[in-house]
Amino acid sequence: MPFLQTTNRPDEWKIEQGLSGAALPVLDMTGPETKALAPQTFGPLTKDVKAIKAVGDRNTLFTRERKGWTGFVEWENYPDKKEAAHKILKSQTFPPNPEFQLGPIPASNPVLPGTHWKMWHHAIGGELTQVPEDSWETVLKEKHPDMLHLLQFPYNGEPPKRLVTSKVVTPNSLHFVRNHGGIPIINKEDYSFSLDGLVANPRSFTLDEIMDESRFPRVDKTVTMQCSGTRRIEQILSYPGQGDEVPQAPWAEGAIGTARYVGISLKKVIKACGGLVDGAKHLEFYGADTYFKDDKTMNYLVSVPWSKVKANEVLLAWEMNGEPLPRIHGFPLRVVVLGYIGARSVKWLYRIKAIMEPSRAPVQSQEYLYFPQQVGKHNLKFTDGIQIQEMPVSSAIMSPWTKQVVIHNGKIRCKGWAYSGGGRWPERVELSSDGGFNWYTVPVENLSEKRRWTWRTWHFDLPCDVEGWVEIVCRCWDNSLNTQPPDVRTAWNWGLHVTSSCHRITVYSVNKTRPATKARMDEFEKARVPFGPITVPIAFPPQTPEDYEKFWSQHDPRDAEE
Ligand SMILES: Nc1nc2c(c(=O)[nH]1)N[C@H]1C(S)=C(S)[C@@H](COP(=O)(O)O)O[C@H]1N2
Ligand SMILES: [Mo]
Repeated sequence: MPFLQTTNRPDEWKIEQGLSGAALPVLDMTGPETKALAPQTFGPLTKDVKAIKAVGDRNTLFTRERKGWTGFVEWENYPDKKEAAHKILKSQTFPPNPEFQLGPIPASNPVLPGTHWKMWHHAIGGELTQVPEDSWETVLKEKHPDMLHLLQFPYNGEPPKRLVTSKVVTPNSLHFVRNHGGIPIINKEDYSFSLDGLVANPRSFTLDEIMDESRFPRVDKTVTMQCSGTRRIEQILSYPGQGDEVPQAPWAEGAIGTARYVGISLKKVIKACGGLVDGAKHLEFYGADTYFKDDKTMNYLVSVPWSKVKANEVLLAWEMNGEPLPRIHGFPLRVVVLGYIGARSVKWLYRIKAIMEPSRAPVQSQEYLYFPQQVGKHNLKFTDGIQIQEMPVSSAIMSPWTKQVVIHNGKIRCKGWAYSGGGRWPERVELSSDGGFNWYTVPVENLSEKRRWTWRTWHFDLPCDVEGWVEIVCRCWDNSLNTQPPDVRTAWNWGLHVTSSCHRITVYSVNKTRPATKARMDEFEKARVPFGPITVPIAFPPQTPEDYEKFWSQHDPRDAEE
């Protein structure tokens, strides 16, 4: 078939309908005429080989830092190393972030490859050369084969919905993983961390010392860890925001997990160093992985206030659910901060530094910020954002799934989780099948055990009389009577953090307690035609001609008489 000459692009219709948002020109209406501004494009990759060579031998510059620590480069004590790495990264270009918010999300698993992150590691070389490949091997060794890999490297993965709440305590292989870099492989025997900065007697500790019960009493705590990016996909699907694939990984409801950790209180370790001095108010944690930002290399650094440590709410843990910490979760020692976002629970800990102000490192001061709604790419300053620490109360429905057809007898079987940060706990979970107008309380017997630092899983047969598309909504009230904002829009923010609004799913309700529905479903069964998908037209006549005529013989005609 010949085509007419057209000035439309082939994807014109998709673009006009907002289904390909990244290709949309920006409209500039500040002048008398509206101008269409072309979006940013990226040229071919470039590399100044001479400049990179001039920096020096990468194997010497970024050599193994310590015996028994594979994949670790200590950046924070070596400005010259940082400078050399910066020169190397500045002297070449790398592919931009893949678009995963304004275009279709790839159907692959891993969903996103992390191409530029792999290239950054390879570009630095030395001890980082093998890190992307080694890390993926650790994923395959330590994680459940059914994990959903959001990002291959740095590895970010969550369990599928059917497994998120299948156990109240999450098996290690199914616990979500959130990494900003590679996985350092550290020998237990060669391990130690240092505690310095504003403490009376700075020193380092081996694992044996930390585990010596005569010096440090053991703590055994069941703790829910939640990433502040949990349920981010809901914000993305309605209103995209910042789109860096690592900071803004498109998490669903599985970036939360619960485990029993064994360790000690950090407060006791600080005491063993003679306590804090000279106005120290924060503790900065150093992770042995390498993070990249703005062509710079660094270790993973964040901080928590001393008040949190003083309350014995910051642990140094070596055991997870009765096993040594898996490598992917921070072996041999990690921080576990009770009731704070996961980001503060630093894995592969190699240093703790007592400081006066919250850490100025980018993960603390430039990321994990909660911006007001009118702040974004067009105007943001880091100081506009609140540094996220305690998570607010939240919940999620793990079954059924959005767009699912549910055939039921007047009740829809639902299950999910509820959690509140800061040491608060779910007191009441409520569900609605009418978009949040009327609420049913989940009976307390249907909630898992109440604990100060953990989620509660729940299940409930939700009454639903009506048929067709219904909106099931879930919300939780915590022990301080905090509850969740009604919808995603209320709490949307540029960094796409803390999606704590009521969880809403739309399902198609088919209520078999209704006689007409029962009769139709019996017909489907008799004809051996599957009912789904609902968009496929009915394969047999829904009404006989005789029945149709009978109706009109007994009722008024379609049109009214004068
Ligand atoms: N060293 C290091 N620690 C880290 C991270 C990291 O990338 N590097 N990610 C943090 C974030 S954002 C979260 S949500 C939790 C996740 O812990 P998990 O991977 O054990 O589930 O680890 C935190 N600790
Ligand atoms: Mo996180």
